[in-house]
Amino acid sequence: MRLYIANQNYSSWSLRAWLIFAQNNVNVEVEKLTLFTPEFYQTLAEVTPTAKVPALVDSDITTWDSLAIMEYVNERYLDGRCWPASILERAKARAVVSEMHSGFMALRNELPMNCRARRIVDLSEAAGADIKRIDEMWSEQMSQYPEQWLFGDWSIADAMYAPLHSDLEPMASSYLSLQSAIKTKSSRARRFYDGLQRQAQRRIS
Ligand SMILES: N[C@@H](CCC(=O)N[C@@H](CS)C(=O)NCC(=O)O)C(=O)O
Repeated sequence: MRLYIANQNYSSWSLRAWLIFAQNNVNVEVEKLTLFTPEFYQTLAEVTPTAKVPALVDSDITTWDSLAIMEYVNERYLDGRCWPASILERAKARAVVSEMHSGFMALRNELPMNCRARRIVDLSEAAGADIKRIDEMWSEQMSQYPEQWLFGDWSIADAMYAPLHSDLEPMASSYLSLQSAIKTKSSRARRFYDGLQRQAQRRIS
């Protein structure tokens, strides 16, 4: 199985798809491409109709789009455990994931993924409203699952919101401080989250 991604510091969708493998110790060959180069488009032309990362090739099946990849890996290799077990919680987790996958456009435009950046950003009212909504969501989940992941056990929702950890470090501190208390089996994912915390220098003005 081969996962095509770009550098996870700059490509939030790559990061999300990669995390389900790293967090759950699912073996995959990772091919990391440099965004917007001729090689990027040449390689992807043979793999996916969208010419975007992430894309996954697993024997005769190709999947693209971060969420579709996570759904596939979760069903095929993880017995569905990356969604909550309860149907009600699963419905909520899917809603929370969909909010990120199809929304928060102002925030996404104004704070494009760059874990290595240290900068003060002037945010629009719309981006402020996005942050407020995310803070509310995280706070609600943390009051239900203190010191745990968004839905208790690690889920696709945690992958979906992972790129925001470094942007929103001053917010929703209970969820973010969780990262230092993570008991994950995957040292790769743990190193990654530790790195995100160390790099979380951006401040929202
Ligand atoms: N909705 C897609 C978004 C994929 C996407 O926009 N990927 C970006 C990198 S983060 C990309 O490949 N951009 C290359 C381009 O637009 O030419 C997903 O969830 O995977």
